[in-house]
Amino acid sequence: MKPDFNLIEECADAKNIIVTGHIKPDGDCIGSTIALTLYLKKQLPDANVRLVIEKPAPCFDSVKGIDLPEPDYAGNPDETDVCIVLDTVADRIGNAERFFKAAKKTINIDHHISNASGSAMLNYVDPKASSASELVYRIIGEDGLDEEIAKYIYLGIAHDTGVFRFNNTSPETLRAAAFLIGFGFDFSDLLEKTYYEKTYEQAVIVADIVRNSKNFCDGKVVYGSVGYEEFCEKKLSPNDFDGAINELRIIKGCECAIFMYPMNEATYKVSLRSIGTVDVSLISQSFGGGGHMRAAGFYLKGTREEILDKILTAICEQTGWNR
Ligand SMILES: [Mn+2]
Repeated sequence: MKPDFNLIEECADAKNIIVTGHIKPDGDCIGSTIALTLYLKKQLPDANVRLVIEKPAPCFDSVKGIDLPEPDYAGNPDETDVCIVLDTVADRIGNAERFFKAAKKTINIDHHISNASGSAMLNYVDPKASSASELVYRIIGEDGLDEEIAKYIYLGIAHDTGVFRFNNTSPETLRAAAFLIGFGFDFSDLLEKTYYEKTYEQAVIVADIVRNSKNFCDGKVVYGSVGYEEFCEKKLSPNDFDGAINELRIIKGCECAIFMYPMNEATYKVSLRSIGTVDVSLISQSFGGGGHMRAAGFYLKGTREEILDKILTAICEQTGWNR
């Protein structure tokens, strides 16, 4: 499915274009926004195209040839002609919201089923696409690519497909990946540094989360968490938990993994992963979050016990499982 509008035509008269994505940018958000920014700069040399996203996790800085922007929210929002939001609904873009709200034209490019109808004036949402980066690939087309753009699109697709192993990987995804690596960038190093590598401290934290995890529903649900006291004592940051949810999900018999860590004393960030028997997108939406059928997340106020109780109730209601 191609978009029903031509992105370059829609931006042709724009002086100021803002490209943005969700808070806590992940690989897909980083890859899709940087790739689209580079492409627009190339196609519209007279326009002022700016990428406005939060500072990505340190792992993305460690890759040779990856240039990450410093967060820059300066400028008069009223001068924004076009604001393009990638990989999210438009209300999860943090400080970039002031550009979105003031922009004369807004465009939303996303693959989240929880954002199926889009949240801008022009929308290109395909929940069947592996990633926002794959949508950017379709928009740009093979002729519009160069090595730099290809690298960022590849980064995004690889991250959102769990390096091509989740079931959102389609023949089209792999054909795109095949074409992209033809540009010759070091994809192996890119994945090693941004997807797999952990510091020793991060590896120990994830190991502790798995060691302290609990089973419910005959092992079909595995739950792990980090409490507020531990979070503060060890001076942890969200980046330290990268991959924790997947370590829980791959435990044999686990059909749905729950992971939570504190945003502050009263609120937790919850991640859910499923093998497909639980639609975690529905559960996430019932708590005000979003996501996909097999991967979703949301924020919830309460103690860990209270939040876990609510999630387990929702899972059991949906599946008929017993705790
Ligand atoms: Mn994504």
